[in-house]
Amino acid sequence: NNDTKGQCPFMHGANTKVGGNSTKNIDWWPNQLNLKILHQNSEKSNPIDANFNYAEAFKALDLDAVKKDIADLLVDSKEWWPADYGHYGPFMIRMAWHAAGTYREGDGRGGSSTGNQRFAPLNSWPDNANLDKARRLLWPIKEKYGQNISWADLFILTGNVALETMGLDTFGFGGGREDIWEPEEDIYWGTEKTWLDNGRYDKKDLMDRELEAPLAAVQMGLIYVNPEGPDGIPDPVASGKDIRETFGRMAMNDYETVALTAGGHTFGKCHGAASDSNLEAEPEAASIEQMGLGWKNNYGSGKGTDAITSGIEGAWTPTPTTWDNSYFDVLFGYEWELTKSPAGAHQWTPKGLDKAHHAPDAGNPDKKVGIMMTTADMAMKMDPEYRKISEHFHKNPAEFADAFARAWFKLTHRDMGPKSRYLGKEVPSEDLIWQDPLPESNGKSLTSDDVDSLKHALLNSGLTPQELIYTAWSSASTYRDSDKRGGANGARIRFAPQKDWPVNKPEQLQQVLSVLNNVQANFNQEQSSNGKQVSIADLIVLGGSAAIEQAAKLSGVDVDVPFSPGRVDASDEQTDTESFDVLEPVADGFRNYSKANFTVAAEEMLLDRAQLLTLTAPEMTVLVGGLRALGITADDSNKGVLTDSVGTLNNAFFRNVLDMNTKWEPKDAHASNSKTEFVGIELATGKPKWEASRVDLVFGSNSQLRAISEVYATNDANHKFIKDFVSAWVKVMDADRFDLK
Ligand code: HEB
Repeated sequence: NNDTKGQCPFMHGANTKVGGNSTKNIDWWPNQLNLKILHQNSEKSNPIDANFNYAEAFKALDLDAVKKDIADLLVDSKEWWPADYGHYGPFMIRMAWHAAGTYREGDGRGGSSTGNQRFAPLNSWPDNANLDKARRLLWPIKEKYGQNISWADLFILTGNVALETMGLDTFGFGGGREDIWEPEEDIYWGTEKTWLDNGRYDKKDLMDRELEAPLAAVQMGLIYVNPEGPDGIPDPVASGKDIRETFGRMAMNDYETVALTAGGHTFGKCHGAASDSNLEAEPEAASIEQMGLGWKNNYGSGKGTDAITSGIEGAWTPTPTTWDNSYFDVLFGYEWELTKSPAGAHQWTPKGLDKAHHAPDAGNPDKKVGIMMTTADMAMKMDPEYRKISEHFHKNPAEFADAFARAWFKLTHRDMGPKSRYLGKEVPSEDLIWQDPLPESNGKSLTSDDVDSLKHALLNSGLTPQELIYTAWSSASTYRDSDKRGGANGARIRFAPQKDWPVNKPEQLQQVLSVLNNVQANFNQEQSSNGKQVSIADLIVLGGSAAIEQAAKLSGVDVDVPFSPGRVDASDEQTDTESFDVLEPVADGFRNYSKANFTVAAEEMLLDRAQLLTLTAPEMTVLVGGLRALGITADDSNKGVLTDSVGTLNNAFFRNVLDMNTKWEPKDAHASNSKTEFVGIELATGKPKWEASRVDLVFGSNSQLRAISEVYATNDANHKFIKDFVSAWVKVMDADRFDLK
């Protein structure tokens, strides 16, 4: 018998574990560029039919019926994970809040819109402990309604139903979150190798230190702050500082932060019946018969009043399944002293708690127990700014309810993009400034003759092709798919802060805009009889596209750059100036721009931007090569313009970056990752011929990008190059045209 006893059978030739089996490229060369972030969620990982339309499916849903089923489920306690107080509402609110609360405005990543809580690392973050049960409890709803409601929408809808059934009037609900089917590769969650490490602040001083950007949680594995206090130190004022920083990075101000925290903790309880040494592994590491659940609890019954989640124990209010003002009543009604939970966690206990202010026992309505606050809750009273707001809410319950409802709506819809993307009958009609609202278009669309005559006007306006292309790129490339903000629609490039960003060449931009204003005025006047109008937003894009057609002609190729009119111009009042600061590209490899010398390599920042623009690796490559050939650079140098025919759309960049007749030398420092500028020396003459950045040379040095560059550099490739460039260009120009999708 040649059965291999416990040995690897011969056919075991594939790398079937992410880390195990053979050594990977990532082990040998951990600093290689991760092009995988551009290849996520292909049809190969997604089981849904390619022609499936989620918006249509959602519209077919009977939302009231789903909500009724959720409401019934919330009070149908299951033996395998009993509901505290017989109501899963608070538990579900925490799940929805943690789904949305990973959002950070810095790069727009995280948030509620993908259903990523189903996957690692989020499904196994310590802060998400036991939320695996909350999601699992919802399976019957998902099973019943199938693809008509995504998990991502179901999480948030369930949060809303929970709030409504416990007495809060919510502000509304918009569907439209489409699920992903594998963990995200692109989101940077920090470098720590252990959970809840204290490594992400630059200093130890709790009141004077900087949190690493763009992270919006103070420790690995948390949604926001450590409930016991910064670094586990129970200092409410210092906790207030942490909360302000992290909620600020989620785009919440003090008013919204107090409303959210106090409102959230009006419901439910903390779980810390015993030490977390009773817990087994988190879902991603749990043994197979746990069937995807984690944190198996060996204390007592392992559930209900024996549950262990945060390690803190107790309810905040006497009425944990009712919306009321009791959070502030008890917060201000008592002096609180620092104590420890049964699990040994810091928490705060009221002195001399009145009988009426005791909470019911989570498992037995006839039994009464004390209440508690976390250190983070104490910040709502001890931080001077939070205190003012808390006192105000305490005296104005109706305002508190409205503030909470609005902040909850923002929290759970912040990363969905413009309101036009929201689905369903519960979408609130009020426009909210954080939605970056756009005016309605007047419905009179431009004909192809109009477009042709506008193209003609733009090309004969005196503006150079570079000016037109540069401005179109500046306008459209702010788009980020992470939270679907930015982009060309609205033409917010006319306003601060965009108009003043150095990367947008402010002086040139003003010149371009004033010419476009004339083109617009002429057109609108000619058309005044039939009411047709062209927006500046459309003219910006059309100018770039017309100039590209012209540049392709210089290369002997007649190409049509598809143009979809219909963009509108936002007004100043529809623009929250400050909120656009986070969209500033501090580096844009497509324009060879870097605002400063960053520790992150320029090619990594190119990749980051390409990912936010939803570009594939070939699309990113062809865009860089084409923009260089067209002479589109931020500082008007010849950096990266590896062509003798600047302004002609051809594949010269690729031919030259791969050319072995050039030798490249760094111009600056010699430590390998601080080399940022290079000279290309012509071997035959020994003379400098080209200048380039890391973003240019990476297309020759990185083996995968070189392979793609080779495709565009061959003698037979010019047509393909132009065709691919045009379609990648149009993809960026139309990235925010949700009306076309
Ligand atoms: Fe919260 C819970 C913390 C915010 C809602 N919180 C909880 C807990 C803790 C916490 C620790 C407990 C868990 C267990 O189970 O154990 N939070 C916290 C913090 C913060 C918060 C630190 C910041 C400041 N929350 C929040 C918000 C919200 C919430 C914002 C909403 C809106 N929470 C909540 C709820 C709960 C909690 C509802 C309950 C759950 C149950 O009951 O299960």
